[in-house]
Amino acid sequence: MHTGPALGHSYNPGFCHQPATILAVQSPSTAAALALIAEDMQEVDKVIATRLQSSVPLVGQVARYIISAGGKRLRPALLLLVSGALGYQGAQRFKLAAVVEFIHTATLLHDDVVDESTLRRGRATANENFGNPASVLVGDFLYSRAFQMMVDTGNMRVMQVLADATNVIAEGEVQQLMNTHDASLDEAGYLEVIRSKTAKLFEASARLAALLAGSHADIEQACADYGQALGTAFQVIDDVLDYDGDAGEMGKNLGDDLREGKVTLPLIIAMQRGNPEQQQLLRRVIETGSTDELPNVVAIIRETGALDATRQAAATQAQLAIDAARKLPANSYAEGLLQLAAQLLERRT
Ligand code: GRG
Repeated sequence: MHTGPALGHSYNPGFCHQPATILAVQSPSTAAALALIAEDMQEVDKVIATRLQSSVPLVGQVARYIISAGGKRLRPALLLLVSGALGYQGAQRFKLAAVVEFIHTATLLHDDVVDESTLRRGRATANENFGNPASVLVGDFLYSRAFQMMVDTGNMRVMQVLADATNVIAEGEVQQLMNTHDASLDEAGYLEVIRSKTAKLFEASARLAALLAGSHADIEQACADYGQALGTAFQVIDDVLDYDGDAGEMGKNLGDDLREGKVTLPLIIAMQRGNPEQQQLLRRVIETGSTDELPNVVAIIRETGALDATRQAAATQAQLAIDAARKLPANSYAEGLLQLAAQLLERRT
């Protein structure tokens, strides 16, 4: 039985960027958990480097540009921690951890093109640097390389989970596109999108580890639940940071969501709680995507308590993740999963 964290404890601030390596956190407890998988992460980096090879130089150039740019490697870390918690030591975990990082990177390449983003992880996006065609096509390369690697495992369930996850991710993005500039979007519609576009890959990462470990169905489900709740909390905090973060620390522009017409939870809650005048302003900026009034929007979001309420929604998801992780065998890896869920709420990047 775990006695690990429940929310409300104080943890040090969140992830910081490290070049091409494991996510690093400042909380001693989380750092200790991540130290458990530090060597595994080096193996994953080796697989990534090997499987990025292509006879077409531009593929390696663009792929390395984004993959080595200091991402947190959160999805591989999740897969490795769950593998550890379930006692799976086989080499397939390195391959699948690389697969989920490749899929994640492919989605980032495509997403930055769709969103016309210019800044990610503190530097020019690949589309800004190499152009849209190179970004889309190298995204396709990474995505299809991931599928070659997963077929190598010869495990039909693994293939099913990844095929389903990538399909749901793409569907979530299309749904998000349909929801843009829609001032009537509610929390349920928002949650549906983020479960698909972000949480699904976290869910798949955790579930894959359970499959590799040959876990019983209820443990596999607990892992999937953990991944889904963790991924949902992660995206909700991401959406808070778009209004409340430090652009320098985050390495991307604030107010991007508003500019792109993305209606996220802080805006949804502010719309619900605002007075008629505030509602009218918010409706106008959502429908036009104008950021001229960003300071007023941020002021309304703060005044209505929407940021706190959004953080509370993330905390609810993090607690669900903790509840799910407590169903796993109690060991240092499972403890790491508990710490990760609690720590996530403090992330600044
Ligand atoms: C290629 C399968 C496929 C689908 C294309 C564009 C698209 C469909 C999906 C995009 C989904 C997406 C980008 C969701 C956002 C997820 C998110 C919050 C990413 C940021 O993750 P971090 O912070 O990134 O882990 P780092 O920089 O740490 O790697």
